[in-house]
Amino acid sequence: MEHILILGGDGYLGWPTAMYFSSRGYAVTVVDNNFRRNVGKEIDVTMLYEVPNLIERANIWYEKTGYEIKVVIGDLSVPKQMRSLFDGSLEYDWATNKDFTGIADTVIHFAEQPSAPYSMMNFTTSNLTLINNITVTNNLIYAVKDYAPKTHIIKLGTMGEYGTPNIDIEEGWLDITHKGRKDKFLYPRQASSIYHTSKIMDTDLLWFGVRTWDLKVTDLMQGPVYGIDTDESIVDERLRTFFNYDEIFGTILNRFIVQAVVGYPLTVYGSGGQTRGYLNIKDTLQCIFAATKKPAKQGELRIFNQIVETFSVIELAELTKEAGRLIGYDVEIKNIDNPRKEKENHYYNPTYQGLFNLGVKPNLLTDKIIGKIFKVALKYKKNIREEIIFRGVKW
Ligand code: USQ
Repeated sequence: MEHILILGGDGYLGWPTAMYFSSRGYAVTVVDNNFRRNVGKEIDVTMLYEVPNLIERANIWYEKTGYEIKVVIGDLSVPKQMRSLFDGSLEYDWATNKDFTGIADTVIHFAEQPSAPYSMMNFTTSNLTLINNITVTNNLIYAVKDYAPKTHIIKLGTMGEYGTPNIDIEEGWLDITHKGRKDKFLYPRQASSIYHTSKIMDTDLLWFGVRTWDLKVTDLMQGPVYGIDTDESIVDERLRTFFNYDEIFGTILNRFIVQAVVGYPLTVYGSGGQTRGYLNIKDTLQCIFAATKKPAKQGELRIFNQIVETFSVIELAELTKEAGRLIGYDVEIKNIDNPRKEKENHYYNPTYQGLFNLGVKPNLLTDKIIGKIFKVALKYKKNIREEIIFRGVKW
């Protein structure tokens, strides 16, 4: 039985990933410090519906499926806590997996502050983002080097590391010819928030660990994700992942759908020409699974662009408007002053073939998929707080 360790297992992507692997017979351990829940309270951001805590969710999962997900609550920016996951000091008392050795075959690293606006609220949130994200990544590469050098590290990176360059975006690497000589380098990075910049620094740390200690790493450059339900969460609604629609933690399409439900004009920032690569939460799971099944080699930093299609902001707004119309909603779109410093009209042509080559079959965005998210948002309409939809964190 392979062991998967998920760092940041309580988050929007961490928990669905845990269920996905667990339902496929993997021994899964999730680790989290409840950062998202605590910050949500601090900055008064509530989700569409309440989500039981990580231990409760693991218990519900076990009751419903008979599969066990082991929970560790801990802060991985504390070196000892990270190292305890790899050095054999942690007591794993599995009921269903007695022969477990303690060393993870794969560690999936989501344990980061994931919000660009949060990182730009003020210098305290900016420092927290940098310190958390970089320290956790550094603790991870040292722990793996010292105790588990054969463990495959899968790191969630972000397409935002590349920014919006005026040339095609490759999958992580770029061949350069300079004054007649050739070499291969990490694709140039130029992020547009401190959060995205912290992810660039993560990639640099991983690349250092690969060059210096022969670590085995996959970096997944992911675009904004949308969606709620996965095949595993439909077992019980209490297993649904976090769903944020606020400006800080909500990603664009999830936000637009909630806005449509309450008749709040869709908040298109600026002209809406900003183009990004998007994917359904179900495809995030498929991609991570594919990367696990076919790991990077020892001494390799393998990079995939984890997106399945591209849209501009205005295209997403139009799609939401149309999906709303089909179920009787008259959705208004409003261009508002862009609170972010970003290009609104730009070239965008990323390559994203690598994960398809590993067998990922994309779930493309349709009216039907938007309609399903709409339905969940409608069910919890009474919980939607309009005052947290837009607060104007500006940079
Ligand atoms: N946007 C709007 N209106 C809104 C919200 C966003 O026009 O109400 C625009 C933003 O200005 C941006 C685009 O939509 O141009 C995407 O914004 P987002 O908030 O959905 O995504 P972002 O801040 O880029 O961050 C999200 C996740 C982050 C992940 C990243 C992938 O929060 O964890 O790394 O997507 S990427 O964008 O490819 O870097």
